[in-house]
Amino acid sequence: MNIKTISTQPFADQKPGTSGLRKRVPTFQQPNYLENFVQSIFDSLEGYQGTTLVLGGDGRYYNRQAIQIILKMAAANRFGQVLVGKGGILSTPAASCVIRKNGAFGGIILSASHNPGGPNADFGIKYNISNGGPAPEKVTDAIYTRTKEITAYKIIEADDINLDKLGSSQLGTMTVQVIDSVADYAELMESLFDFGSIRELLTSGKFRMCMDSLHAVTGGYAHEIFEQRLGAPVGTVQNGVPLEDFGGGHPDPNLVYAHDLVEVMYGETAPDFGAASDGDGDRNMILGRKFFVTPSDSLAIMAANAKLVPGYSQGLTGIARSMPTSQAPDRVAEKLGIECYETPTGWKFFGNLLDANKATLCGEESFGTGSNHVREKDGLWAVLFWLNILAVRGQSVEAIVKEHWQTYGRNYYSRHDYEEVDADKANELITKLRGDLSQLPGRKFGQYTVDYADDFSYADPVDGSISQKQGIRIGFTDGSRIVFRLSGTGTQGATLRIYLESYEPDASKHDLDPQVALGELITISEEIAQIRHFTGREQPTVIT
Ligand code: VG1
Ligand code: CO
Repeated sequence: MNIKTISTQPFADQKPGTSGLRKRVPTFQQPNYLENFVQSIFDSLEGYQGTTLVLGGDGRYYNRQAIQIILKMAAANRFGQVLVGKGGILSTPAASCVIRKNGAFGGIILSASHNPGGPNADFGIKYNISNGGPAPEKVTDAIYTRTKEITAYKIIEADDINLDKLGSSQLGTMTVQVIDSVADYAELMESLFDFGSIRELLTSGKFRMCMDSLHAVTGGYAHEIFEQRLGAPVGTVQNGVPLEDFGGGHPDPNLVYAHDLVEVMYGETAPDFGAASDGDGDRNMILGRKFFVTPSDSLAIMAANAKLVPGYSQGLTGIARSMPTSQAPDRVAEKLGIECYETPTGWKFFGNLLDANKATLCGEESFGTGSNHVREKDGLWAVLFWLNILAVRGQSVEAIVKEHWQTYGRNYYSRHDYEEVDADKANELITKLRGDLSQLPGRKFGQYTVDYADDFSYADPVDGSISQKQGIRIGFTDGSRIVFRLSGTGTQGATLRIYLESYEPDASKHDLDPQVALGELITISEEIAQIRHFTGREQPTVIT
């Protein structure tokens, strides 16, 4: 085997963000850029020689080239075997599933998730550990440290592997197995949900669903699961052919970017149920007929109904939600007599809780829900969970959500994003806010009085690791909150996220537009943070 050691120099900008390293494609195409990061991953691991690595991505532009490079580097670094998804495709949850099923050492997932793809759009890479989940901060910190010191990487000289043919071949002493991208994942789904009842629902003629894969990775998975295994009519899956540029769209399942689905679900002949997933298949949006379910409510409702779903019929050990996610799940946890953990943004913080069996369901306001079945959030899993609930309860999505609010009260919720703002200005805003925090408690803004104001810090209850500066929280005496944080997944400038939440116990007031219900808090957020002044923007780029 012809191993070459190539000299290189560090790049200063390879710090992983909320979910891996994300940059524009031309950045990744610079000589040695991808190679440096991959070698830095390998260099910060111990004892992987001879073991199995899982490799796949969401199919975006540059996926195939990157896979060939990583395969040759894995061989040069003496991995024993790489399991790679056919065509280089593995959704993020499927990669997690394959890592766990095969007892792999870890996995490399190529994705920039919901960010657009194409020659001038985004690419990304992240490392997952043997539990199938995103590397925790101590690992990503070690990788980053290594990227600043790296002087050489190893790669073998060999022909490209045919990624489109299932089966095994050799790269030097390493075996490459091209595996079916869908099979293991679909089998796991069948083990968790009542496919019989869901099939009955979908073939009854009385219930219609629409699944929008946004031309991203779940196309193949959704066709197989909904149309093949569950018998839904052909055409149930729309935008189901994965494209390298996602058809030019943002593969982000929200009311703004999943416009085709929104048109269908708010049309006169709308189906009963609609769903969408993101670039790499870990996010989901759930819609009823002319009805949107906020991701925070979705987590709460799944938790409240978990016993109806075979894989969760034994009940939940706990729930975990990211800090900016609404407190709707907390109310369910309280009623169930279980813990609700509050973690920083990013799925990597759920791994320990899931491994230690402290939480069964996890979720984030950013259209992410998942469970202990893998160690990533999982878009199609969430869709199946809802279908299972619908099949058992026989009610509409809207009726189920409204009944939930009647029982628990409604947590009005919205997120305002200011995208691609000047990074220095965004940091100034946060620094200024930080400085003001100590003066906020006790202050009155209209009908609201500040109860606490802090910069969220998290002590992991399993390994005791501390993560600081995870977002600024301003809590009011009635339980309402405003949270400010900067995104860790953008590739251009900074994205300021403002999360707004209020609680309404009175069922007669549950039908307001969230922007109206949260109107006063929106005004207060401007007063406290001077958003217009710092961003130079009159309004948010995206409201979800
Ligand atoms: C965003 C979301 C966060 C999510 C992360 C990765 O991060 O807010 O909840 O875990 O994306 O999701 P940030 O730092 O931009 O707010 V994905 O589907 O992009 O991997
Ligand atoms: Co994603």
